[in-house]
Amino acid sequence: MSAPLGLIPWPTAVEPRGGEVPLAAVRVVSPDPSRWPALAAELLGPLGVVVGTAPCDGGVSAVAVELRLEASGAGDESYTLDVRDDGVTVTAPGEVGLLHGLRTLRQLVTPRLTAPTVVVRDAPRYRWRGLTLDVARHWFGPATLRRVVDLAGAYKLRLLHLHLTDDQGWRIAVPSHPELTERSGVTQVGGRVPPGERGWLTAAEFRELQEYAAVRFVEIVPEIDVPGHTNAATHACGALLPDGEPTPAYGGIDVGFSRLWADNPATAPWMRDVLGDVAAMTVGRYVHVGGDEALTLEAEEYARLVRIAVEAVRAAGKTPVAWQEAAAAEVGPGAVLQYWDPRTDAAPFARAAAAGARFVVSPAPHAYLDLKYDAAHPIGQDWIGHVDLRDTYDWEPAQAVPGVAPEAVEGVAAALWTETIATDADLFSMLLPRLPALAEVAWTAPAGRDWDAFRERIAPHARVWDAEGWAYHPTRQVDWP
Ligand code: TNX
Repeated sequence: MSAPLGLIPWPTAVEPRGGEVPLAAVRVVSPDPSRWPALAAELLGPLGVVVGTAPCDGGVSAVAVELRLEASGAGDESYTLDVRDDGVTVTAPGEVGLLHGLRTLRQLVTPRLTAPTVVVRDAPRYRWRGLTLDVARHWFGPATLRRVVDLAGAYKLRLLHLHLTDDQGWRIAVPSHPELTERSGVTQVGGRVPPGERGWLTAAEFRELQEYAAVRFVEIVPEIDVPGHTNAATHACGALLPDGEPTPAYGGIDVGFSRLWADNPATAPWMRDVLGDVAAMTVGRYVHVGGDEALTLEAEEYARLVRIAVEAVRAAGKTPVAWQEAAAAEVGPGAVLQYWDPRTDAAPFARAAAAGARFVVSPAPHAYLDLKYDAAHPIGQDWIGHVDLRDTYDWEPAQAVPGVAPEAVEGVAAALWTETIATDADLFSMLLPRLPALAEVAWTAPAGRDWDAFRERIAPHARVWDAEGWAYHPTRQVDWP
C-alpha cells in the first residue's frame, strides 16, 4: 500500500484487500430502518445515502452497506468492518459497535468518493474515553455543544463531561434554586455573556442535548463544582456564606479563592437539593461533584463537604465523579477520580484505589487542551508548560497515576478549560488536532500506537475538518495537505 489508511483511532487489526470500491451512492441495510439510514447519512458525510431497507432498494448503482447485529465474544463496543468490491458489511454485537464501524468507514472514504477494500477488526482499550469541557468560564450554547458532540463522536469518544459551574458563571437550570441561573447565568470571564445569549441551559435544552448525544452514543456527565470554585453560587445565594452577604460577580481567571462552609446550616441542604435536581435531570450514569482547588479549606472541612456531595449523588442513584483532590476525602468504592495534576503527593491515590476508587486520567502535560501549543500560541495557558500534538500522543495512561495499578484506570479524558477561549474557532482550534490524538491514546493498545504513523494518518483529516467548519491549529509537527 502506498499511503497508510488515515484511520484514527488506529484499529486492533487492519487487513487490506488491495482493491477499491466506488461509494458515491450507498444503500444502508439495517436492523432498525426507522433510525439507521438517517443517522448513517449524517455520519457518512459526502456519500449519497439512499434510504432503503432491503438489499435491492435504491437503484443498481448504490453499494449496499449492511449493518448486522450478531452476538460475539468480544466487548459491546467491538465491530468488524468488511469493505469488499461488491459491498460493505459492519458486524457488531451492539448498536454502538455498528456506529463505530460506520465511523471507520467514513474515515476510509477518499476525496474521489471511493474506499480501499479492507477488513477492519476493532475494539477499544478503555471504556471511558472522554472530553471535559468548561462552559462556565466562557459560555458555549447548545448549538456549539452539538458540534462538540459530533467531533467527539467522530473519534469514538463516549463521554462529554460539562463543567457547568465555576466562579464566573452557573450554566444549568436547577428547579429548587432558580436564583442560581437568574443571577449567575449571564456572567462570565470579562463580564457578561454576549448579547442575545442566555448563558445557561434550560432543563429542556439539557434534555435535548442529552438526546442528541445519546443517538450518537455519547453520554453527558454534568459537573457541579463544590466545595471550591463556588463564587457563582455564593453570588446568587448569600445564605451560603457566614455573613449572608452575596459575593460580587467574578470575571477574572484566578482559581482557589471561593468556598462553601460546612458549619453553615444552609450548606448541606443546598448541596443535596442542587445535586439531587441535577442527578434527576441526568440520563447518564454519572454526576461530577468537582472537588478541585478548594485552596482556602482545611483538610477536615474539605473532606466533610466532599462526602456530603458524594453521598447526595449516590442517594440519587448516580455514580459520583470528582477531581483527584477528593482522593483525600474517602469517596468510597466505585467512585471515579479524575487525575489531572502531577505536581501533588500521590499517597492518597494509592489509598483511594485500594478502597475501590476508579481513575480517569487527564494529566495536564498531555491531556489539558487549554494549554498553549507553543510559546507563540495566541490563546491558552502555560502554567505547566506547552502541549503540542506529540505531547498529547506519546504517553501511557496505565502508568499515569503514581501508585495506582493499571487495573484501576477506567479511561482517559481530554480537558478544555476556557478562561482564554471565547469563540467557536478558538475552541475547535484547541481541540484539533489534539483531541484525535487523545482519542487514540484511549482507544488503541500500546502495540498499535506509533507517533510517526499517527502524524501521517492525521494529515488528511484536515480536509474533513474544513468541510465540517471545524477550525484547527496547523501545528508544524504535521505536514498538512
Ligand atoms: C486547573 S484542572 C483547574 C481549572 C483551571 C485549569 C487551567 C482543575 C481540576 N482545576 O480550574 O481552569 O487548571 O488550566
